[in-house]
Amino acid sequence: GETRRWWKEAVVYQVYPRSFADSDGDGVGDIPGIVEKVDYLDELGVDVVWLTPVYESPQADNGYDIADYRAIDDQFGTMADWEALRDALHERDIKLVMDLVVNHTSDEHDWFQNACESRDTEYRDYYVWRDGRDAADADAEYDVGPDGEAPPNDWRSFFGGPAWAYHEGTEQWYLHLFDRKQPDLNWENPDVREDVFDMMNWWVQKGIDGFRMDVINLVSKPEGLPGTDPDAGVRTIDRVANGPRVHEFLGEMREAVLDRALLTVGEMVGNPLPVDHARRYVSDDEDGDGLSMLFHFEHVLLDRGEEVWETEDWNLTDLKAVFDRWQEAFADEGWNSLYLNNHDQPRMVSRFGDDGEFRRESAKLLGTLLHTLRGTPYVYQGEELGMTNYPFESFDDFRDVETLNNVREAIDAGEVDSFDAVRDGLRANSRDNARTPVQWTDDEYAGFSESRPWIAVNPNYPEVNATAERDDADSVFRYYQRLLAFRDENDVVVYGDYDPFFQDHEDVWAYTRTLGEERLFVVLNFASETTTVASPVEASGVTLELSNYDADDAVQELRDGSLSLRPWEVRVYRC
Ligand code: ISL
Repeated sequence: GETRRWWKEAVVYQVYPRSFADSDGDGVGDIPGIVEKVDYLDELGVDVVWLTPVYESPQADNGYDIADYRAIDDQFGTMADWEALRDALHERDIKLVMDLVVNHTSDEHDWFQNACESRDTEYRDYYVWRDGRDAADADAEYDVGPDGEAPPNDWRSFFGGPAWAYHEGTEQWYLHLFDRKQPDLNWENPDVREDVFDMMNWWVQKGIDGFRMDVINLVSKPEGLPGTDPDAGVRTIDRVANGPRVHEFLGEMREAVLDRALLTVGEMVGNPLPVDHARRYVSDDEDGDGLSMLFHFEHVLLDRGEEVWETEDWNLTDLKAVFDRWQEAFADEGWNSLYLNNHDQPRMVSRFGDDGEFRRESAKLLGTLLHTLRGTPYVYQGEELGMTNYPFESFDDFRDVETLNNVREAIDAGEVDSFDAVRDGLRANSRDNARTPVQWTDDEYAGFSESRPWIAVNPNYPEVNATAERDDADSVFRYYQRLLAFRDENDVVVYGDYDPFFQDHEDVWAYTRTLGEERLFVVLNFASETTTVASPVEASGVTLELSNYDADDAVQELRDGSLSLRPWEVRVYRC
């Protein structure tokens, strides 16, 4: 039978501290601000908080560039503040998961500072250094070094431009898959791995309950660092994701640090994520990596082009197909994580729902989906309020290094004429959509801070805010409370089998969850019109457990075998 684990039964709430709550009025969220909101999280009913990076950092990538893994950044508070947060959560039976960012450090980390001193210092080999190539061997496009020297290979940074930066002092190039202030660690060096595992154990000793592992499937680079192969469609990400030694490295980590009492979730970039790798990441077998679960990107790349401002249309059948495939992949072994947005993604209600007329209905529908599929749901801050994308007007509105670097790079290279040409795409895609301050009240700055926040507040805060949501029995917040409680009370939601219907239907998603004698039937209308479908399930004893509409006729409709679903209506039946 199914192995029971606390983290399968849990709901995780992601806090992005910079944008959550500002206690000291400097416009940037902080740890004491989170402590003030712990009762709010408890009221919502969450089981786990995943805290994105609060470590000492120059904040080139909002903390994903760590200068000291064992210290808290002044902007966010002190280690004592962090300990107070840990205790406040634990007192309410809420667990704490920390972000583990070990594909790279900040260039201001002591290791990198030492590595830059000369080619043979103690920590030189903690990073990936190479000589440049002759300009003649490289595309003109990459010809950016001194004396026309080209970078070691043609890899591109996720944030635009080459993935290599030239270091004048030692006349070599270092690898940075992200910003040039985020040099990649050299995991081939066993000392790097030992130091990372020691650091992880240090945090486990401090009483944390798990790790969210940033781009963990990038740590093993391919031997010889081969360039891309555009003719064969091999991009940088295809070269560097799920590298040759990744399972060996994670196996060592499992041995040195991990056990099944921790919630571990690996962020696995690249698309598609091969299922054989996925299974191995979460497998309990001897050669498995023993992670609890992973984040893949297949559903959040459906509507994305190659560049950060490029969009594609998505449709429900493709979205369902992705989820169906992953429900199936982990049906017997392994476990899914369930998310529709996070700090790197636009707001789910703007993207997969309708953030206009049916904002509330569609926010509730999407929430129901996340909380009734098989896996562990991740709620991103503000999702429970139905927060939406931000109406970006000018380039100055953006703060995100991914957005800024990629666009500047493309404009410099002449690939894009001006900001205007990419504005609509950035509005849809930019990570900053998720990073505007949480809207607590209808006061100035949405009650997030006493002073102007580091990034603008969404202008819809007078209407969309936590105070209004808590005062309204029909709100997204109140509905999320019911969803979380429903999951707590019903094992079938956690452990039941998933069986989909209508896989080709363009507007309706429907499935059952079955555990022994218990069965739930979930049906969701992804359309702003009424959609009628014949019921795919036989039902006599029926109750309606959850819905985002007053659904007096719902039970009779299921008995009669014909369902008339209003715009963005969702129903969860027990039958
Ligand atoms: O997928 C993305 C959204 O467009 C990428 O921007 C994102 O950089 C990638 O998914 C990796 O994300 C993680 O590592 C980055 C950091 O900037 C992200 O915030 C983090 O979640 C580098 O540490």
